Amino acid sequence: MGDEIEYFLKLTVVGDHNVGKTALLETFTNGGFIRDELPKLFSSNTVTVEEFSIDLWDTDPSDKVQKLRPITYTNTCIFLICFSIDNASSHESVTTKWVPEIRKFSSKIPFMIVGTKTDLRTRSSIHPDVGKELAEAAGAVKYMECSAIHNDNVQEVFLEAARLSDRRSLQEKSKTCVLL
Ligand SMILES: Nc1nc2c(ncn2[C@@H]2O[C@H](COP(=O)(O)OP(=O)(O)O)[C@@H](O)[C@H]2O)c(=O)[nH]1
Ligand SMILES: [Mg+2]
Repeated sequence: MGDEIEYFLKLTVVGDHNVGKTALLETFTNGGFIRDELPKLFSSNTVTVEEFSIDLWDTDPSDKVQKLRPITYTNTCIFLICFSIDNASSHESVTTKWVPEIRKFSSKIPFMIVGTKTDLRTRSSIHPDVGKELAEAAGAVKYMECSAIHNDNVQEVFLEAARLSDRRSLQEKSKTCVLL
């Protein structure tokens, strides 16, 4: 609170349907989410936290928008690739779909892998070590876990993402504005 904005960044969240992307963004933005009444299309919002002003971009994972989706990736400074720790297929999609899609868009933009819905953890869930191994193998800058429903580790995920992003300083931002 009361911190001056020093950096600007666009953060884009991808991952399969129902992994909790919208809930994660809503919880970070508003402190909670309305269950099952969440927007399903692309949407964006700006949140200030510590020295960062973060443009948050939600995405639609549907195959029908596969060709259009990368348009919304423009100017992304970091991606969050989400999977739900109780859903093995969403975990598999990280390597089969999401890493290839964002790497096709850009070979340089950093991405973090986020295991969601930790409140649903049982013995058969994806173990944190498996998430970490996946992140290392895929070239992610970090693996983190959170629960949107319990607002557990949500703020931490976004702060860490902001720190690890290719953020722009105030000076760079005003330069861009002059050029535009
Ligand atoms: N138990 C639990 N359920 C969650 C959590 N986050 C989201 N959900 C539920 O998972 C479903 C999909 O969430 P949503 O945010 O719409 O997923 P999206 O399709 O990835 O945007 C909804 O029924 C949410 O209520 C969480 O942290 N824990
Ligand atoms: Mg959604």
